[in-house]
This record gives sequence, structure tokens and C-alpha cells, in this order.
Amino acid sequence: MSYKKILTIQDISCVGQCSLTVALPILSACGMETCILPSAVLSTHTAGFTGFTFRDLTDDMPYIQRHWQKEGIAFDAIYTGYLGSTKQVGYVKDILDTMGKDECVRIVDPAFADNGKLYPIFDEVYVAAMKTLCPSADILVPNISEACFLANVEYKEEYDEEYINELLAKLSGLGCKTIVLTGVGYAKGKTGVVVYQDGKTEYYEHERIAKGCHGTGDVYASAFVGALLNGKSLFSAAKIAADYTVECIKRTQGDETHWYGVKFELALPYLMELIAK
Ligand code: PXL
Repeated sequence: MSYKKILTIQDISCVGQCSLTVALPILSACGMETCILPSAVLSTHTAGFTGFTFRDLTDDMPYIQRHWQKEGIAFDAIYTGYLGSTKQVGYVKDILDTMGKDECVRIVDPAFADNGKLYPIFDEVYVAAMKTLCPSADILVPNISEACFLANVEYKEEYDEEYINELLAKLSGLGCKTIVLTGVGYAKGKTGVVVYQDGKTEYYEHERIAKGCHGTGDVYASAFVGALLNGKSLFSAAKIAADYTVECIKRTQGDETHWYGVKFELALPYLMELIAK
């Protein structure tokens, strides 16, 4: 595989094992030059910690982009996650649309909701803005909550294949034809990922170890992008990311003090093995 240059845009949560502190090491381990554009700097993530600081970097973005353009910098892939403001979504759309090389792969993780609820800083206006990113994405990587908000579908804890298929059809109507939908479980003790492309779906089911482990969405998306850019097929990358995420949760289980994230570093050699196969 050629040496790829990827840009990832998401926040720096200084403590909490999510977003850039997860994406940067995982993508680097996957053998890519990983460039970052921090959307905001927080003292911790917002799920479970209280009193966190939040420095919005929206206004820096156009200046950073302009400098990169002056330097002739372009990317083989652009992967976006948790963003800092509604206004920022417009800047990120422009970066997706203009900063890629010809064959650039654009991956958007909406990263604004879980368990049917928006994360604290987001609202319906932000969701509406996120819809406008969909046509600029080659691949969307939402969880069910984000998919429901974007597609205007009622969130359900229990569902069948028909519900998921309708959700995916509506979501793809926003302009992104390839979707990797995470956290889809049809049976007790099971969860999985649905890969949707050109109206067809493939499903990978695996064990569900714990409910709502924090940061696993970012671990999953980063490993998926890493595997995909190492030449794995869409479905194979989705599977690798799922197996790696399960291993990260297993490595964390039993440590009550580690409630805020997963020990993804301990399982990086396993991810490397899966990618090398
Ligand atoms: O993992 C998603 C995420 C990223 N960044 C911040 C968050 C969250 C989820 O709550 O709070 C700051």
C-alpha cells in the first residue's frame, strides 16, 4: 500500500480517550501520515464529567485551511468526527469539498448523539447543519441515534430488519450512498454493524459485551478508516473495526475506575494483526 496522508477533524478532549486522542494513535498505527484539525479543545469529554472547559476553534479554521492551500497541501482521505459549532459545519463542508486529492475518500462520523439523545452542546440546528455534510461524504458512519436524528425517524431501542432498512433508505436520501451503521443488534447479547451500499445491505453480528462504553464510536470509526485505507474492502474494514472495538472493551472490562473510555492502546497490536491478514 502506498503511504497515505489523512486529515482528521474532531475535538481534543484532553482527558477521556475519545476523538483526536483516539483517532491520531490508531491512524498512525495503521501506517498513515495523520494530520489533524482540532475542532475544539475540552478539558475532558462531555459524557459523565461535569464542569469541563470548552474552547471553540471555529474561527481558526478558515485561516488554517487558507495556509494549507497556499502550501499546496491536499489529502488522500478526510475523516470528520465531533465538531465544535454549527458554524463550523460549513467550514468543514468546504474542507471536505476542496482539500482532497482526486481519489480522496471522505468519511463523516456525525458524532453528536447516543442512546437516542444529543450530546450536551448540540441541538436541532446542529443536526440540520450536519445533514448538509452528507452529500460531501463518501461514507457515513453513524450510530442508530445519529441516523434517526438525521433521517427524522423515531429512535427505538428494539427494532427489526425492516426498521433498519427503512432508516438506511431515508438516510441515504440525504446524499450519502454508502453508510456503515453501528450498534445494530437484533438478538439479546448481540450487536453488529450494517454496511449499506447502493441500496444493498450486509450485516456483521458480534457479541455485545457492555451497554454504551464511552469512546467506542470513535475507536470504531478510526479503526474502520485505518483498515479501509490499507486496502480492505468496505465490509472487511467494518468487520475488522468491530472485532478491534470488542477487544478494546474486553481489555477495559472489570476496571471500575476506567468508566470514561476504553484501553484501546492495549489492543493496537491486535488491530495491526487483523490489518496484516
Ligand atoms: O465520543 C464522542 C465525543 C467526542 N468528543 C466529545 C464528546 C463525545 C461524546 O460525548 O463529549 C467532547
